Amino acid sequence: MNYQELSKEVSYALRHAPSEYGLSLDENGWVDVQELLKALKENNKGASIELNDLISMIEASDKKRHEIVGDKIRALYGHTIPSPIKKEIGEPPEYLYHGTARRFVESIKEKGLLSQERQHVHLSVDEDTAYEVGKRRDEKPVILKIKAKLAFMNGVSFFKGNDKVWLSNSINSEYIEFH
Ligand code: HQG
Repeated sequence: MNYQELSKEVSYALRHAPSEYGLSLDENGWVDVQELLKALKENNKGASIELNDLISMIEASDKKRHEIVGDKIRALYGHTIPSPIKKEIGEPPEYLYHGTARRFVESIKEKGLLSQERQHVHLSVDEDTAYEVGKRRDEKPVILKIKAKLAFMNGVSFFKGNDKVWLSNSINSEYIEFH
């Protein structure tokens, strides 16, 4: 079993296109594991994918993208579906980081960090993680330092994604250090 391919498909189903799989997420993003397994099987010409494969997929992943609790599974971040996933508001650390491409910096200075296609802005707990995020878009990514606690105190909502990823609403450039 190629867990990386499976993880991509599960992310696609749980972040972006549940209806293509005949699934609907509840307000917190959960679906029934058995329903997901059935949908994956149908989409993979009957290939047998079991609960253990999903567990191994999560364990083998470089990032904690999904979680299984009881008989349900959900994506922890990254959603683009139109109906908002409810997340629990959390108080962020003093600073968070955002890795981005050099070509986006001027626009971020002007408009702040926007969630773009996704439901939230994605932030990293450390510079190394932010660097890897930015590397997806630029060989020399720019790391922005976000005054997260201050933004939170001033009313910006933050939500925990996993141990490395925080989510937030738009962040005005007054809370961003660009050097
Ligand atoms: C940029 C991956 C211009 C922003 C990663 C980013 C992450 C602006 C892009 C997760 C802007 C959106 C999310 C503005 C923001 N003007 N550009 N005003 N505001 N941007 O993919 O943070 O592997 O939606 O800098 O590791 O790159 O999929 O967000 O470059 O955790 O699990 O607009 O996705 O995780 O891109 O990545 P994205 P992201 P997975």
